[in-house]
Amino acid sequence: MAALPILRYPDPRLYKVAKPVQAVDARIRALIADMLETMYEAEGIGLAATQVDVHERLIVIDVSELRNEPLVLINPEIVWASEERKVGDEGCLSVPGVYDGVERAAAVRVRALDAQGESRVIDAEGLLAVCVQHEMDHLLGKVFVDYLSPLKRSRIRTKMIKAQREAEKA
Ligand code: QAP
Ligand code: CO
Repeated sequence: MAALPILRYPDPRLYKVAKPVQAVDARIRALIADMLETMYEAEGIGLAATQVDVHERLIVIDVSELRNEPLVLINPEIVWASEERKVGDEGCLSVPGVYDGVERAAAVRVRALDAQGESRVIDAEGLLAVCVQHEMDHLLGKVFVDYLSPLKRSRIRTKMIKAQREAEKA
């Protein structure tokens, strides 16, 4: 297993649309292991394949307190979303240091394949519901800052480019 480099906003590769996983084979299982390692090492609660420059419909999530309940969603589809919507603060491993409110469905039902390639249905509410929607957005080439005002987005873009330049100098 190996932690993978995470693309940083505004990297244009974050805007690519992911294709369905064709088969849950050894290559995908190795990618899952690497993505889980990447997420845990970065202390994140969710990571989409897009963020590690793999443009296939695969996400990993762990919103548990003890960080020992990995959830793997392959080819996820939202089959139901509550009419009720909630605004919650979000962050993103691709936009470190930035947190802001985003409105999303309060609860969702998702159908996906698990790491064994079995079809599963997951009912999510609270933080898990937010995280699933956030990560599924990545697969569509959408980053949470795209929901913010153009002014906020422009400030974030400038901040990220500056941080990137500082990191390259170091
Ligand atoms: C998406 O985000 C999410 O800025 C997952 O310095 C976030 O794991 C869904 C992270 C919040 C719902 C609510 C962010 C780590 C992790 C940072 C993450 C940072 C270090 C973000
Ligand atoms: Co994210």
